[in-house]
Amino acid sequence: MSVSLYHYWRSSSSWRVRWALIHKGIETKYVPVNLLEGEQNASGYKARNPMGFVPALEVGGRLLGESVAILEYLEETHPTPALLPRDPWLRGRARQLVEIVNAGTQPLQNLYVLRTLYTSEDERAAWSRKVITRGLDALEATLNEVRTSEGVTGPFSLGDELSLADLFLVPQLYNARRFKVDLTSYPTALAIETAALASPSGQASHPDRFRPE
Ligand SMILES: N[C@@H](CCC(=O)N[C@@H](CS)C(=O)NCC(=O)O)C(=O)O
Repeated sequence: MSVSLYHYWRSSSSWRVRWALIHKGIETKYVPVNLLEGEQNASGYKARNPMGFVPALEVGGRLLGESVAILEYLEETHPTPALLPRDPWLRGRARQLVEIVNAGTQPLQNLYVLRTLYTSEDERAAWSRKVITRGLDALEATLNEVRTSEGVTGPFSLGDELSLADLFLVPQLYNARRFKVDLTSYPTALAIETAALASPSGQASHPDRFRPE
């Protein structure tokens, strides 16, 4: 069945899904949607994702929006390599780390919100830094808690295997750098980022690989 991903090279939500598709070895056609030119709001694209967001996944002519829904679908249809830990508690932790980014951080700093709230780039950046810092504080505390109290060891968020937690953390750190967030308080998150970015799928899905010519 043919698989296409509607995405934008620099979108953190798109990167999460590109990463999973590549990690799971799913052959995919990547279709760019230029957010800066407003292509996400054109009626043709909104028929694909009514929220006017990337990413959207097309599978055999059917369309699915929302990165978490897409990633859960990919995990169920392509269970190996797994992106959720086997242990039920750690699966819960993975979903908690995912939602800190997906519900608690990124929606507050997406283009739609920034353009609605502020007209100046400086104000947009200051707001983004505030909400990203709040999210990263929670991520760092949770990553440290699972290490100190729950026996998690290994280079990635939840152990020796890459998981959805990493696929949300690393693109959020990429956003943080775009908005010049001070990252010195997040040594655990930064060490995980280094390990995750060194993985073949981390490299192959990176925004730089999808940057338009
Ligand atoms: N909850 C959505 C968020 C998607 C989202 O915010 N996408 C951003 C790019 S990272 C977007 O398309 N923004 C366009 C806009 O705000 O106009 C998901 O996880 O798929």
